[in-house]
Amino acid sequence: MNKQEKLQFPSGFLWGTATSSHQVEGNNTNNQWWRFEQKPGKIWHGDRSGLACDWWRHAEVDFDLMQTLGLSAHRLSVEWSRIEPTPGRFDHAAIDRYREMLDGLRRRGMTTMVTLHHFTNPLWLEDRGGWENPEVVTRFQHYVRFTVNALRDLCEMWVTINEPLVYVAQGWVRGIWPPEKVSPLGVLRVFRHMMQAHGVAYQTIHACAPDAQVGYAMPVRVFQPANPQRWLDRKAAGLKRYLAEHVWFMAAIDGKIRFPFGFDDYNHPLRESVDFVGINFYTRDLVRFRPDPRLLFGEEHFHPDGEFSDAGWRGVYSEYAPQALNQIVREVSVFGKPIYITENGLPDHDDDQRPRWLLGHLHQLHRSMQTGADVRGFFHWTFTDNFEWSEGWGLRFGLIELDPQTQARRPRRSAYLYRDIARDNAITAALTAHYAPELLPVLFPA
Ligand code: IFM
Repeated sequence: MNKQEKLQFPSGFLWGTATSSHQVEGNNTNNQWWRFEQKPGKIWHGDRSGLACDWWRHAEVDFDLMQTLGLSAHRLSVEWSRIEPTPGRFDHAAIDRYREMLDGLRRRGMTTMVTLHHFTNPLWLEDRGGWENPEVVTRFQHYVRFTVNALRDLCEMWVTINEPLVYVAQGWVRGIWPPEKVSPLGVLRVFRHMMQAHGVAYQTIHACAPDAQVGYAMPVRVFQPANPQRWLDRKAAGLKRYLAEHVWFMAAIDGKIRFPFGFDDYNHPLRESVDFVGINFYTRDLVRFRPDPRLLFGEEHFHPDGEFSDAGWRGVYSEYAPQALNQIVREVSVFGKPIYITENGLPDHDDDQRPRWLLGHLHQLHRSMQTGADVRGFFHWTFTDNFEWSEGWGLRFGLIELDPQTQARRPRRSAYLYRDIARDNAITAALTAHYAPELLPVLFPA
């Protein structure tokens, strides 16, 4: 093996991390997730977001650490319930704090990406029917206009909505996140309103900031039939891919919101409404047919011989399948848009898997780029351990370990690996030998 070999990334490639407001800011008392957390039995171990990572007061502690590690970008979300705490009343103090945070990132040499909706809604919106109520589209537009006008000099890249599919699936298919419904009609309503809101937000952002780059972050899983010989498994996996990926991606390209039985809905603002595609990738799924519409006729499970992250046994996370990232990136490339990996990571409390998983995924990403995929950046989920929704503090995704009680931080070994990759803009054989020698033959075959 030639120790000089390296997997070089293009100049200007962004090496960042990603967070969301509710998961890091602390004391986000005015949204539906805070209210949900107070109900007994909803969050694993009865955890609450509480002070989270205390970013509302002290995000700069982590920004300093990012700078020390030499990261070149950060993706954060702004909290609608802080910016518009009651309908039509915008809070300038909240916007000032976001300005301070974005400015702080830029002064530390980082490119900023801002997400406008990441699962949380103001209570006033939720109590009027939230994303089921058609008025949400106009409400979202007002909030987006105010926010983008106020922050446009500090951010060029905007994600309108994070993981709309996850939001719908958890809230209206599985019914385990607020508003805890199992409602096929609700699914269709929310799907429609989220796509419309994305289209309107795209136009609004461009009207406020013509040079902005706008996209949305899609949770992409690679659904494969559990038994490829079984017709029903193949159909169930195909249906999931169609519903989970195709209808969402295509809507933002051709403006058609695809409903069952051909009841399609054309929406002009939605046409050509992405400047980049954001991919959140964590795992692949095997799909076994089940005659249960709540499961969309397919039960998802992991490969019996797969390697799993923490809590793989809970069916939550994740199977090590980095080649699926390569596959997805190549498939998404057909849309001809730049791609950002807006999230990728794993829960791994003791950090015994993360270095290898990180290298394995970046290797596959590099391979996809070698075949022509236009990938511009990678945002690791996440920087500091944070509040992981229904899993509370039980899952630790951070490069930096956090004790939520004391707010003490300790960089994990992976943080130094990521620092070295960002510094070299490359994965070297020496780095691989140091952090995950077992991957040397895979990344640098003789
Ligand atoms: O923490 C979440 C994030 O909010 C959305 N994408 C997946 C992450 C890990 O589960």
